[in-house]
Amino acid sequence: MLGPTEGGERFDLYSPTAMPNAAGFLWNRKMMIQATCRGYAVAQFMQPEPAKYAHAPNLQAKSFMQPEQAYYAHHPGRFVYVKDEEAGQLFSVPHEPVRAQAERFVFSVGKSDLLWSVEHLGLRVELRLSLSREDVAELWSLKVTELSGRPRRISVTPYFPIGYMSWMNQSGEYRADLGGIVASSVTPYQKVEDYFKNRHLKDKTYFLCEHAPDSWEANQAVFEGEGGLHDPSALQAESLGNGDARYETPAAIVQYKLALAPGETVERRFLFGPALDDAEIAAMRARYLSAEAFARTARDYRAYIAEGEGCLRISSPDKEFDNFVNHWLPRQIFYHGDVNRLTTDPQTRNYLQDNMGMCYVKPETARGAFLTALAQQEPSGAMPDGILLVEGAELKYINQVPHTDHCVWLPVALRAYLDETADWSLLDELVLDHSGQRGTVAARIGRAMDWLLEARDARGLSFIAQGDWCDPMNMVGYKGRGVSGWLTVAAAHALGLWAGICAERGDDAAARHFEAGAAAMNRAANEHLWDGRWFARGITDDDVKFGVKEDKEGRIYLNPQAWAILSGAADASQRAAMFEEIEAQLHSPYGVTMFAPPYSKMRDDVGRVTQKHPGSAENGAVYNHAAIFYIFSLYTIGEGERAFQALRQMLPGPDMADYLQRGQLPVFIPNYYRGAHREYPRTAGRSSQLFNTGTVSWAYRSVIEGLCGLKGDAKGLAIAPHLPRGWDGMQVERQFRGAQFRVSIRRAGVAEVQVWQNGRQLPQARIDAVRAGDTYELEVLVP
Ligand code: CEZ
Repeated sequence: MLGPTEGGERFDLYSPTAMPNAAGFLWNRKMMIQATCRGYAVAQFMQPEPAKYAHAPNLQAKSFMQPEQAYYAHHPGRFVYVKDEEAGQLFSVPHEPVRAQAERFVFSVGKSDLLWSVEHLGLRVELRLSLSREDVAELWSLKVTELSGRPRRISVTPYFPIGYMSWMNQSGEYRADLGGIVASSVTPYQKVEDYFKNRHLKDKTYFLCEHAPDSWEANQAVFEGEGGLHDPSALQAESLGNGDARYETPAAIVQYKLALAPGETVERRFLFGPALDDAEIAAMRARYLSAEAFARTARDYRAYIAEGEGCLRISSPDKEFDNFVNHWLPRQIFYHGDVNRLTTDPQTRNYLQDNMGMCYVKPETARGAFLTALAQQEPSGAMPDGILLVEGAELKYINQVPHTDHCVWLPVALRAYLDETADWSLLDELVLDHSGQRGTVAARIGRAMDWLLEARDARGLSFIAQGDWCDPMNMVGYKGRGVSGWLTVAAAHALGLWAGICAERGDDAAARHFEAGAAAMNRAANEHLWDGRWFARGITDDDVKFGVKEDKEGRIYLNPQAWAILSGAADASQRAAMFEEIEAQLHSPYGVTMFAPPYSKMRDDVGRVTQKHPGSAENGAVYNHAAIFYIFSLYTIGEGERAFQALRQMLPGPDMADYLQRGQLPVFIPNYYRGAHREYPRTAGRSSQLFNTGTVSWAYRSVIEGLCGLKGDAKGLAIAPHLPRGWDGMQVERQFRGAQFRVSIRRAGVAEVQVWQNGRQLPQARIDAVRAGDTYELEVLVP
């Protein structure tokens, strides 16, 4: 039904119905597209704010949407109808909209392309999507092969709905001069000043054909007719009607009549994307729409994706896990870190954590990100809610809601960067901020840590304002008094990390100051938030503790436990109690849930998190970002067995029932799997399919530093693997500071970890003074 091919370079699914939402994604710095196995697709591009060239969701449309168009608005996808003109039979590729059951179906997710191969009615249809390295355009190639061994008359009709784009103006027509369908719209607006901003927007959508079609249609309703999209009326006629759309919903539909000889293959290429004007459309055609240009573009794009290969190759008894770690995990990190989730104002915590992942993929990018972020530090020492990445960007949506955790992520990500690179010079870089103040990176992080110390109440607990890591926990502290239990221990951890870095730099006074701060916060957490068996999530504006045993919903949260482990607030006996409760209350077949039980109704002293559907997103899902904090914390205290169990649960599979329930291919980690397995077993485990998540940086770090136990420090590489119980050993190849490590890890009857090099045992389980360019072959024996 599914599995890796080409040595893990691709992952294939052989059914369009088993996991209907299974999807793959491609991106470059200006766009991304996610497409499902059945052919639904959503694309977005930057100009520089995110926009769409098909199916634009239009916020103002609520009151202005024209009903006649609304009916046709929701059908985003890329489809090809194939008709046997002699027998009159019809199917479509990938699967929608006809939904015929094909004889053979393959949805093949590659790292740099998506491919569908469908065999039906004695024909093979291969549809491939690729992107360019730097432009916004979808490159589609369509190959039709005759398989039945007799001459055939068929028609092939690509159907790319453009959908509802604007209540002001939209149209579509075939342009013989440009060689395809061009739809035009006007991004809706009402303020006169927006006219001057919007006139530079790419309001045209083109669908260009390398070969001129025999007929076309630009009007979705006309094409569909009374037959509906699974059997469009227009396909009953001899040819398409060559019609246009005049303030009607546009679609790009072109038809080729083909006479195929036995075994013959015919290929057609198309380009789909946005443009400002005709000149740009013509230029895109010239640049991309030929066999040679497609081949060159695919090569360049492959090379771009290969830049994100990461620093680790593992071979363990768990091949599915290896496949994900070696092929897909660094790719997802690279997506986050190279394009910042395609936003111009990433949330500060996301930006810093995404760049934490880049420490293992492209450390120079991470370095630059610290400087960019710190240049936007506020005079108070606080970090802003989002980091502006382009001229003219502004803080929008969630970044206009005050969250209090952003400073925490500085030392957290920095620790990973220093451990991986030993580039301590970063701390002495001077950074100029908007107010004209100059300060070194070290001084600025010190200010940020002092801000965390200040932003506390009389009990020494951290204010939450309208949210912390949990975006929708917006009403715990909106009156200015509520505190966050998670943030208190998270800040303690951040202060502790920073104190350690100060000590390593020889700044003893700062180290003592921040160490004392961390200890005070840990004490406050224990005094006010320890609930007997676990740490509470917080205390509301009205002084109500929540995330405690008396709560019927939201009784125990994972984040305060994970970070109390990291900060050291939890001692061994507290941890033992926490583990028991986490196992009893939060474990699920799909991973560790973020809290339980989910809220069933609004709690207006907690906030909109309680309004999300129970078991979805932050309301008690297996929210992978929260789960990976816990996993990482477990590795730091040697709890490798618990850690790996939960880490393994982040991937769908390997057994079929699990794949089907999650409905996702193991080519990315989603932001969550549905929780509430007791309340809603039918939907529990289902993947959100959203591949934007801070999880992946931590997952890679956990595999590298925890599972493989190959963690850098100021002097070199420390070696302390955590093999899961059932494993005898594993092989690891790791690039580190320009050197190559080939490590063979084996379980043996030893009392503690032994490292052997060239037949000799090293005095300590570490390699110091790593030399770039060298290869280190190591044998590691673990108890
Ligand atoms: O966003 C994520 C954020 O990108 O949710 C995390 C948070 O730490 C990340 O920074 C936990 O709240 O506002 C909301 O309701 C949602 O919570 C989104 O902002 C959420 C998206 O689901 C994307 O993952």
